[in-house]
Formats: sequence, C-alpha cells, structure tokens
Amino acid sequence: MSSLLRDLAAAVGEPQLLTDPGLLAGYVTDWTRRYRGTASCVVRPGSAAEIAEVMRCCARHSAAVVPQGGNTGLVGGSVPPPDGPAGQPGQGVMDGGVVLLSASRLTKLGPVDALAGQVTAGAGVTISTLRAHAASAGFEYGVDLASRESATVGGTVATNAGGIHGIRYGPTRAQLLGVAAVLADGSVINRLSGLPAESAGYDLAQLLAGSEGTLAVITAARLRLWPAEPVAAVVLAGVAEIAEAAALYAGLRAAAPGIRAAEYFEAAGLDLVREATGMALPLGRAHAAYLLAELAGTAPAADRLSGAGLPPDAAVALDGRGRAALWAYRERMTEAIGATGIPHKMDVAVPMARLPEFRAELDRAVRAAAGGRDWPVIAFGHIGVGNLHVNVLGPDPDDTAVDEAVSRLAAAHGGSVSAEHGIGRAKARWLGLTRRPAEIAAMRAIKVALDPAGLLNPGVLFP
Ligand code: 2HG
Ligand code: ZN
Repeated sequence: MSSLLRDLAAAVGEPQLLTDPGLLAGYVTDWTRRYRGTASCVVRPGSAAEIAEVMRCCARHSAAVVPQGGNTGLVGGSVPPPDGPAGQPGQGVMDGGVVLLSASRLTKLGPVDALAGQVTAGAGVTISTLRAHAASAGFEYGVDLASRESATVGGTVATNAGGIHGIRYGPTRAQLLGVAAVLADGSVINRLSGLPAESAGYDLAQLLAGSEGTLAVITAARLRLWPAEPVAAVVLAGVAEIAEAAALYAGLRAAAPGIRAAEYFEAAGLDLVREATGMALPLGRAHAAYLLAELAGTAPAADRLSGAGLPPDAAVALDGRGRAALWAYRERMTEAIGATGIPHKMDVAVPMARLPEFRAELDRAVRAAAGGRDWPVIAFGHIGVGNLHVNVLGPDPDDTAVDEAVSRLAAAHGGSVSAEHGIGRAKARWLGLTRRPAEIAAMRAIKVALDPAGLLNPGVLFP
C-alpha cells in the first residue's frame, strides 16, 4: 500500500477505502458512459472530521479530490479526468493522482423544523428520501427530478439542479439557506442555523451552489421547505411546434395560477420512450410536439383548465395513477435515450421569447456540425424556465463538434450553455460563451483563494 493509501485508510477506516478496480469502475464512469476517468481509490468518509483529514492527507500527497454524490451528473463533473497522453496524469492532476470522495455515507437527516419550514440534510441524502421526509411532516422540498432515487443533496447543490418544479419553487439555489462544508485546507464551515433574516457578509452557501466541487466538499445543507400542496391535475396536450407549447403554457399560467410544472417534448423523444417502455400513444393521434403541465390545488382547480385554450387533442388526468401515467412519457426520456447509445447532452437555457427561433435553427446547426449527417436530435425539457435538453445520438463520444454548435447557438440567442446540469468537464471550454472574461477572472480568483493548490475537482468548470 502506498503512503497515500495508508494515510487515507487511517482517516476513514480501512473498510471505507476502496482500491479494487472492479469496485472503482462504477464510481469513475458517469451516468451517460461518455465520461470515464482514473482514480487511485475511493474513500467513503462518514463525517466532516474524516473529510477534513482526507483533505489534509491529499494536500500532503499532492493528490486531487473529486467529490461525488449520486453520480447522476451529466457533464462529467462527478468523475475524475481521464489520463493524459502516454499515461500522464489527467487535466490539472498532480503527481499524487486522484482520490474520489464519495458522500454516500453522509446520510443524516434532521427533524423537519415545522415552525421555520426547514430541514438539515446530509450531502448523501437522496432527493427521494428528502422529499418523503418533508412529506411526512406536511411539507414539500422544492426540487424534484427524474433521478430522485440516486441524486443527492450535495450533488444537486453543487450543480444547482433545477428539476421539474423550477417554475414554482426555483432551482436548488433558491432552497438553500445554509451549508456545512470542508475546504481544501481541511477547515470546516458549519452554517446550518438557517436564519432567513441575516446580512452578515458573504453568503458562502450561495457561493457553493453551482460550484461543482471546485471550492469545497459539501457535507450538509440547510434547506427551505414549502407547505405541501395537493395536485389537481396533469395535462398533456399535443401541439404543432415549440411556439405553440410556449403559448399554451402562458395561457395555462394565466387561467390557472397554480401551474407547478411545464414540460416540453417532441415526437422523436416520445418514440424512443415508447420503444423502451412499450407504452401506448398518449393521445388520440401523434403530434410533432407536446406540453405536459401540472396544476396545483384541490379538485375544483382543474375546472380552470377549460378557460386555458387547451387544444382539441389533450388528456387531463385527475387521479394519482393517471397523473403518473402521463408523467412517465416525460420522465422516462433520459433512460430511453440512454438505451439507444451514448448521447451527446446539451442542457441549454434560452430566453422564452427566443425558443422558437432557437428550435428552428437547431437541426440545421447540428447537421452542419455533423458534416451533413442527420443524427437524431431529441429536444425536451423545462419549457417554463426556457431550459431545453438537447440530446444528439450518433456522433463519436469524443467528437465535440455538435456540442459546440448547440452551445454556440444557445449563446447566440442570449442563452446559456448550462441551465441546470452544470459545466463539468464537458462544457468547460465553452464557459466563455456564457460568462464574461471579468466574471471568469473573479471566479478564478475565488478558486485560487479557497483552493490554492488546485486540489478540488481539477479540470471541472474552468476552461
Ligand atoms: C431531465 O430533465 C434531466 O430529465 C435529464 O435534466 C436531461 O437527459 C437529459 O438530457
Ligand atoms: Zn432537466
């Protein structure tokens, strides 16, 4: 055993140090299978004190640390970088190699503070566990997403995940009232009091939201909870194009103010879901595109839908089973796409008003980048916040031409190269399409101040 491994075993206990390549494989490969890296080991610390010891130990040995939650990220930010040419260390990695730090044992979940509407959750708590815990006390956690069974509190804070209820509650950042974290030098931050009224300097929790493991290892978060709201209906409507979907969403929002989800998908995505699941066509006939909306409230709220200008071919589900059946057409999209190959995933944000133009130009931009080939383009996402997930199937995993073309197109329409998945390794080179040089310089200055040796998640976020 190397002296690094010996020190790590002393820090976390030998059973929580994994070195067997068979065991490591699942940790160093991302969910899409497009990003795979090299780590000398996985450590699974059980407390902030153990993480602090891991950080000190990695600093001594010049080893990089890649923090990982549920490893459901889609931009390569939760896995180590691949080795460089001729077995050189991967991008930004020093001689000590990479230690993958799994937060999977940080699963402490505090009692729901019903008075404040808050809860403290360990970084390794999954979103589904957190949601069930909140629900048992009459509350709702504002973020929900298809990967809820595996995605964790720490990972979703680190990427500022948005999910399906962003139009109602905002992204993870909007739920975050405080954070506990370990910095690169092993110092521990513990701001979990959750004071809703406080103005006493920099907001470190917000700094860590979207920091993608580059500034600190998040160990717990103090999170806002919302009073649980009943769901009156889920609507699925067939539309001709994205402009119609956006207009229908606006109509629904005006007629029925409790809209808590507005999701968009297209025929190509629906076909893949139906192939993967065997589910029937959801409406009377096939359409070019679809809007799925979820309406909060008790049963009478659904009456408002009649004034919302629903198209003739629409399904309205009132009971839980029917609602879940309609949601499945949207929620199983990622899995259905993944079943056909290794997708190129672009997660762009575009101003709502520009969505039609962006969509109109998308296929042409992809075809041009693909040298004239017609790769399938699957566009879907959270239309209510202008977030489209553009998946392209076909190009070689290492070929980034299509990724770049879609990123540039989003930027040209005043959008962002990442809406909710983060920048990771996948999009670091295109950060400048979204952030100005002065902003990137300020971000780098923060990074250098908190992690001068560059131990935390090298190669992620920064070009
Ligand atoms: C979703 O909205 C996720 O389902 C995944 O953000 C998106 O697979 C994707 O591209
Ligand atoms: Zn999404």
